[in-house]
Amino acid sequence: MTYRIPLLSLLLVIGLAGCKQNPPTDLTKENLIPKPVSVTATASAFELTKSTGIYIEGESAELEFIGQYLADRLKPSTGFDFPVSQTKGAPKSGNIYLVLSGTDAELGDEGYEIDITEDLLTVTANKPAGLFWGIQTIRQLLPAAIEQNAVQEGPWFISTGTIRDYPTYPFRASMLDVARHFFSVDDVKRYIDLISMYKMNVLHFSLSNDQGWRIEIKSWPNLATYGGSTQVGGGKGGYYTQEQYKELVKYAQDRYVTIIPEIDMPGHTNAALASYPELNCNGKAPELYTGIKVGFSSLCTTSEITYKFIDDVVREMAALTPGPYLHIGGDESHATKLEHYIPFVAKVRDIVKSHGKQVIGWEETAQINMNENRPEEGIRGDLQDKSSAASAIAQYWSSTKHALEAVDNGSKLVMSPAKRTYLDMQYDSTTKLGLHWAAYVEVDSAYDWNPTTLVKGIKRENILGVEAPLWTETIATMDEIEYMVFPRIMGIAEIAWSPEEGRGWEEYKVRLGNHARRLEALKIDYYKSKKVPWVE
Ligand code: TNX
Repeated sequence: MTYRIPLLSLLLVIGLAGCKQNPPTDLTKENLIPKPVSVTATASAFELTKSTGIYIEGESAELEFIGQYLADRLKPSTGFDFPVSQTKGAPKSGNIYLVLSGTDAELGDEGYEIDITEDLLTVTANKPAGLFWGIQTIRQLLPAAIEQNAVQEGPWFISTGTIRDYPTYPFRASMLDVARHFFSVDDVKRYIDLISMYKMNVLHFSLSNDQGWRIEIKSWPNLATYGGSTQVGGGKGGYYTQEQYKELVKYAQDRYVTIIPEIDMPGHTNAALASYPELNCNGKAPELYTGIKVGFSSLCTTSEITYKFIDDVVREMAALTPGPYLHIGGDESHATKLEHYIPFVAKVRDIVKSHGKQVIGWEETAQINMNENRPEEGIRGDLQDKSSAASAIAQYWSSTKHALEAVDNGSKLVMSPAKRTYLDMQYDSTTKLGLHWAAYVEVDSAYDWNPTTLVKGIKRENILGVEAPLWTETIATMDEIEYMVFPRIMGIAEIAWSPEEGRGWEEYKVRLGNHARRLEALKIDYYKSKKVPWVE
């Protein structure tokens, strides 16, 4: 009897004799996070070689930048050059081809299709963002060693087939608190790199709090120079100059990440109150604060100067912000009476709108029923009018009541339930960093929930997206950030991006476990949960 061996298999066997790895040939077996909408396999492989180039269709500085971004990701570990060039029509065999097509409605603004044959790796999208997210997928289709910073042996195969993918939610965020502890420009850039790897497109940047004011405001300079001069536990704190901030905005934009600055008010304002006595109702500036209590500070909501201050800060922040949103905080304002809080929030919304930005506030800002009408004190009981609140986005973190008020107002919600998405919550009782007031949040708990079923009365159409906040009262270094954020953020990124149907912890944990070597190659100091079957 004679056996006929298909030519390709024969060539692969001969070609690979002596190599450590066989080429993968089943695209459906790849452990992608977030999981794509659809994957079909065609049982062969494409190889990156020293002669692979990156071709962009047509003339576009933006596509060239994306091509170069991909080249920069692939160069250090492969040692290949990956020259980026323009083309008209598909390039010759062995290359990568990035194309904007604009005709595939299902893919929307952020979706992409990757077609891999033995000859060509093509990424198609309607918009540049789609190509960028497609590139994040390509990184994960290559061996983990692709993420190393020094030349590795290879070979660099990718299984053939087609991936079609697009996000469930348009808002996929993480929050970084740089107020409780200050983090350098380079740390924030790394944070942006890490979240964008999992197709998150929003960095909610918490820039002010009781312990520190972290952004230069030219019209109120003491905010940064004095209000930014310490942090939790003491120490020197810090702040970003407007030039540094612009650099971060640009860095994020280049990765299709929108920065949403948060200036928290009327509470969480001790650093501002300490910097300017006139912001206090009693005209006296408190000391700077380096503890971790919340709910004790408030701007003076009944004085004119407070609104002048807010108008100046919002004007400067709006000018620094190309994105559509400004976050006004509004959480835990326990030192502000509700009848002052509600009109304050309405006024601040108007200020933000007057500077051309859309308002986001924590869930408390959805309250409109203050049941008070004391015109002699300037308090109007007619603020039950929903129109001011309706256009604002509310960020759910713990109160079903406030979340339902937001829905009733007609607001959209960002879902960041503390029990599931707070990255400062300890994994379990042995975790050294973090807090546990909401819950211990193990890796399975952060993954195993659905935004659409979490709170009765909040439906898919009410939800703009999902956010994982990292508060930093107990977190002082980039290593500590990474330990708390990874791997939980990967699961939350998947919840925000991937279809709800077919998601499940048992299947996800296997995919996650297969990311161990990739995380190590990226030098991410992650928490090795025992619940995950890590493959090292
Ligand atoms: C609650 S949740 C806060 C923050 C704290 C955090 C600590 C919310 C909107 N505010 O001020 O840092 O808990 O987990």
